[in-house]
Amino acid sequence: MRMKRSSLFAASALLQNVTASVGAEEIASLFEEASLDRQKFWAKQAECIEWFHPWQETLRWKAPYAEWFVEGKLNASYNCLDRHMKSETRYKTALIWEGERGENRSFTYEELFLEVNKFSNVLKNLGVKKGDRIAIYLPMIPEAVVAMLSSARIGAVHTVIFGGFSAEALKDRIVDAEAKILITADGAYRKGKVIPLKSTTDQALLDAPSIESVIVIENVSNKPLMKEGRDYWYADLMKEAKEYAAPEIMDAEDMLFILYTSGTTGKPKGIVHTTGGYLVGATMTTKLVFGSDPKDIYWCTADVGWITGHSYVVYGPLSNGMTQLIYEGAADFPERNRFWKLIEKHKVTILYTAPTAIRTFMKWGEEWPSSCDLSSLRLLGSVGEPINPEAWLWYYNHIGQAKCPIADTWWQTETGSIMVAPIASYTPLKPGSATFPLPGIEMAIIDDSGKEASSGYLVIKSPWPSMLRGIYNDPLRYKETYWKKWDGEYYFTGDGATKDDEGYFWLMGRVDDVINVSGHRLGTMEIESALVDYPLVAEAAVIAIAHPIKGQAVVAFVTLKDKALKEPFLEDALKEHVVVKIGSIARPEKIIFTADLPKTRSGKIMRRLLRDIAEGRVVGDVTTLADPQVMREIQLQYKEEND
Ligand code: 7RM
Repeated sequence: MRMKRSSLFAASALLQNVTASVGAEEIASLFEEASLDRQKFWAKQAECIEWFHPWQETLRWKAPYAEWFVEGKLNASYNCLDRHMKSETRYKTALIWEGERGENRSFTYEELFLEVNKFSNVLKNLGVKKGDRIAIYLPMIPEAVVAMLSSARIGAVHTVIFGGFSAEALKDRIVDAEAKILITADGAYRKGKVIPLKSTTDQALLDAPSIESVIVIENVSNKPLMKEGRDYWYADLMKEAKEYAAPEIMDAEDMLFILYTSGTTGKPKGIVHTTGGYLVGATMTTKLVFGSDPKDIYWCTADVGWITGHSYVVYGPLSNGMTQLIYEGAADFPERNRFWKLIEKHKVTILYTAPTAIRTFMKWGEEWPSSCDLSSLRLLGSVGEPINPEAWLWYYNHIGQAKCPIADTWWQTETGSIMVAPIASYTPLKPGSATFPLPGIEMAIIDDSGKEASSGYLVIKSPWPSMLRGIYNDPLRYKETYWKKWDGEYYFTGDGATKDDEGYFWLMGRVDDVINVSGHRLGTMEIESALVDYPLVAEAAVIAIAHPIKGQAVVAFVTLKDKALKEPFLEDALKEHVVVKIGSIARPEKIIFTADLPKTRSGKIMRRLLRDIAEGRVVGDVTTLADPQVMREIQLQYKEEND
């Protein structure tokens, strides 16, 4: 997407006003301290949370494994709750929840503290011990936050599975994590309809023997089946629970959670985060990027099923004692102005959302936000994908009313917290650039040989506190995915980037075979496995094409088994099959049936060539193909399907 130069200039000029230096000296000295002595800098930053016992060593680095704040003791739930009981924050609103039908519930920090303590006792009564894994499969309701904090409180390890995932995806994650308890709800509301989460859960559990008990939150009252001796209602268990559960004393390096994310093979990776470094990263960056006005009403629209929901709905904001809105429901229910109505009603001051949402709002038209009072907003955030300059400017003008800076934040499930982002009122902005790495974060753009370049692979040069500690049960894959390319010297993000002559970073998205649909990462292999699982399918190759709303959309090239006929129902049946196996975000936009796929002699499918066809480019080098002839056939087929 391209834009006129003049409008870029106009916006930059405007931004000089909003970025006038507030606390500029303080921020400049942070960058200064970090560049002089990175470890000393992080040691000082670690004071943003409370420790039961101080750590002995800031960093112990044995590439590619880091230990941060060695031997420090703490508890994440204590930092999000108990420590606020000692100040006025106790009486402040922590969560304002709004349901899709307009219902509201809110919790002060004290009320949330009480709920988490009771639920911690519920978990303990069910036999959960330190280190046990707890699966959480919930809609965006306050109990999702309660469940995560309770798990952290008793030293268990949570693995949150996005409520939109299918039974099969849920099962795979439970099995990999060997979770003992599953916390779910009877259902969720979405566009006025009820999604029966509990029945999906029952299906998943047919094949997930590690689960001993299921705790069900009544959210939609659809009276699901409850299995005697396995399933319990949340409300019943809470009635009997004691009011206080002492927070478990956790080591800085004890596991806090596992979060599954797509990789380049079919199997999702269980990204492991530990307690101390992660909490320092989430707490410090929330404060730095979003500021700390005690009167803020903060709203991050991410689901807790994604890392953004972990770091910037649960741990970062609550550890900082912020007031936040959470919303369970769709952006167009009952009308396309629901987000703007929410901002008006709750006087939201900070909105943190994704480019895919912004592009959808652009498509719906500016009349929806312009009919609402958005004057409470002071800061906007963006995360999940590159934000194109058009979307950036639309967000800036129509949502921020040309007075709110936009923090375009680049980071990953693996990084745990924001790595590249502007600091509001300090960093001069450029529409479409996430600007610079935060203090304490050393990043570079390098070429294949590892030399710094202005365009190439985005890498992180030195360990940071909230970095992943590995892939659950798969150390080899951890090394190969992130560290092998440059022999353990750099962490490889998997993204490409360029740097302009003022040193601004421009993030380009994935260079590997991961697709980013509406800010959700999907592995091409994951979708291909789902397609091949269908009885008539022989082989499948999945690529992404640019999509005006979702960022990227899935296109599948499929070959059928010898005797299978290409029946007219097949395209829909395959799309549906992918939805059942993975979830609706993975539904292919198009399926192209071809006689063969382009493969190298070693049998590697060359997706790059398929991308060339789909994007209408001249097909690249085909010399490594086993049979270069197949390209012509696929090209003809593609044309036919698209005419
Ligand atoms: C937070 C999150 C990570 C991938 C990452 C990038 C892409 C995220 C931005 C971005 C350009 C951004 N975690 N990405 N933020 N690309 N600008 N501001 O999304 O693990 O789910 O995805 O998302 O490709 O590697 S994630």
